[in-house]
Parts: sequence; C-alpha cells; structure tokens
Amino acid sequence: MQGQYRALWLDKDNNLVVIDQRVLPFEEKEITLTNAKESIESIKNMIVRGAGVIGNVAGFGVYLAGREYNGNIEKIALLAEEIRESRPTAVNLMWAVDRMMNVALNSKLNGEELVALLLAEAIKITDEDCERSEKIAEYGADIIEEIMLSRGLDSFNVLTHCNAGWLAIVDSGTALAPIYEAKKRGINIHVWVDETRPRNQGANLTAWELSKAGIEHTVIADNTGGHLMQNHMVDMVITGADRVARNGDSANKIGTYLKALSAKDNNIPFYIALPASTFDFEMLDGLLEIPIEIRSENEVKYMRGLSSSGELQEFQIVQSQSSALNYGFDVTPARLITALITERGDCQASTEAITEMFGDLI
Ligand code: RUB
Repeated sequence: MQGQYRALWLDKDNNLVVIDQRVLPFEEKEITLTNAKESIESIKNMIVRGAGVIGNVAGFGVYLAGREYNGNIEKIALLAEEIRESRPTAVNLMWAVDRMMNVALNSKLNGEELVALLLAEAIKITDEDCERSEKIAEYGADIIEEIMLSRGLDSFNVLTHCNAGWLAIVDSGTALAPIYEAKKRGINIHVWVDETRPRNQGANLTAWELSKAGIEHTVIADNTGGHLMQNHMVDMVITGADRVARNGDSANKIGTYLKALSAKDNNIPFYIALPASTFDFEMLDGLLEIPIEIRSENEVKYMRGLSSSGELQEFQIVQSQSSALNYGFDVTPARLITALITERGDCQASTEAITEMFGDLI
C-alpha cells in the first residue's frame, strides 16, 4: 500500500488511518479507525467519501470486525451487514463487503488465520484500485490527446463535478486520473471545478487536489457550466460515478445530469470514468433501479467555511422556517454519455458494449 498520495493507509498496529475530508482544505487532519463501528461512522459522516474509498474503508471495516471478534465469522457477518448499509448509492461499498465475506466464508478459516486473510484481502482491494486508476489515467489521457488532435487545440479545458480524484479512489482517482496524466504528458490543461453544493466537494477537495498537483483550475458556481459550454470554453466533461447499471445509466453526485444535458446540447464530449467495481451488473436499468441517497436537510441549510478570523465554522444560510431537500445523487441516462473510461479502455454506455467488455465479471 503505497503511492504519492493516499486517502488511507495502515499504521504500525494495522489500524486504518484516513484523511478527514470534512475539514479539507483548511485543515489536514488524520483519523485512526480501530474497529468496525468507527469505519461505519466514517462512511456515514463523510469523513471518507467517494465510491472507491468508501469501498476500501468497507473492506478494512470487515477486517477490523474480524480483529475485534478474533475471527468469529458470525460476529463478522453481523457487522459486515451494517457496513454494507452505511450508505446506499455507491455500489463499491456492497461490492467490497461481499468480496471480503466470500473470501472469508470460502476459506473456512477462523481465529487469527482468518483475521490475517481479511487484512490481506482488504489490502488487495485497495492495491487493485490503484492499478485500475493508473489504467483509467492512461486511456483517459489518450482520449484527451485524440480530441486535441482532431480539433487542432493547443490547450485543453475540462469541466468536472464533485471530487473523483485520489481522495475518492486511490491513487489518482477516476475523473481526475486522466487530468493528472495529461499534465505529466505536458498537455496545457485547465480544469473548471464545479463547487458541488451542498457539501462542496469540488470547491473543497478537487481544487485542493489540483493545486497540490500544480494543475491550473478555476472554481465555478454549479450553475455556470452551461454558460461556459455555450461559449466554447469547455472541451470535455469528465466525472466519476457511484454506480453504473448494465445499460450504462450512471449515478453520480447530484447535478451531474444537468452537466450532461448541457454538454449534449453544445456537442461537447461527456465521459464517465470508473473502475469495474463501480458497475452494478445486476441492475439492468439505472434510471429505474439505482437507489438515490437522501441526506440531511442541514447540509443544504448550513455551510462550513473559514470565518473572517480564520476559524473553521458552520454558517446557517437558509432561514429556520424553510425546509430543504437533499438528494445526494442523480442518474445520467446512457444516451447522454459519449463513453465510459474504464481500466479496460473506453466502452460505449450500452448494455451490448458493457456486456461485451465485462462479460467475464457478469
Ligand atoms: C462522490 C461522488 C464522486 C464519485 C467518484 O459522492 O459522487 O463523483 O464517488 O467515484 P460523495 P470514484 O462525496 O457523496 O461520496 O470513487 O469512483 O472516483
């Protein structure tokens, strides 16, 4: 488990250390998770977030449950179910828990041997994500180069929504991975960063990641993208995904759908970058079937930021008498997606193409 930037790692006692994403970019704080309940809370409270990293923490959560109960499979199974239910939309969470439990049950081990096996499997899941992320980076950067070549561009403007960088999936993310790779290839790249209300993952996390990597970027209010697209200021849109159904319909942070509509209207390529673990092959129709998380209305009514005296504070921005509604995700229909960028290359967002490319996993 290594890499230049990692959203999570093990300490010398094999506890899981994560970056507290709630306080970025103003504070860089680490939190150590020592048991399964703490992993569940870290996912629920969005200390960690992003489909990939949620899946990794879930995997380590099952290991921590095993350690706590000295490899007792019944106890592990109970906690695994709780981990599985900690957030509803990102399918990597369920995928990782199921993989951990299958390995545990098939091994017929218990006690310390089972705990060691669970630790090894959780590390493996995270390391595999890292490899997938590297491939997505390469395929995605190839697409950027192709678009630049076909349009004779000498600089490139990408728009992204939410955070799908290394804070969301180790080691360089999904949507941000091709951007990091493009920068390495010497491409003159600039990123429009949607602020991503209500929790501001774009303004707080993507902008922080990009500035650490020295990538030119501009934060925009969520409603700005359409105007930029109409005025030829966006060459491509790339986002991550939380769950992609067999027909290519893709759930991602609320507001992604509107960007896809606008991209379609302006003839701008719209890509979703994802590892295979974000597919839900059982779901045949994403629009009908993907469960959409509804979060607390307080996330809409309050915002967190620095006060004029430099203190990290929460501010109320909606009067108490008004209610608010907070859907966490929306589904972009496959017909609006130019292609999916995966670790196996780019794939049309359709049942036929997905089945052909990922048939061995279905
Ligand atoms: C995160 C979100 C991200 C995807 C990225 O939502 O929508 O775009 O999870 O996925 P939240 P990946 O902040 O509510 O968790 O992990 O595959 O990059």
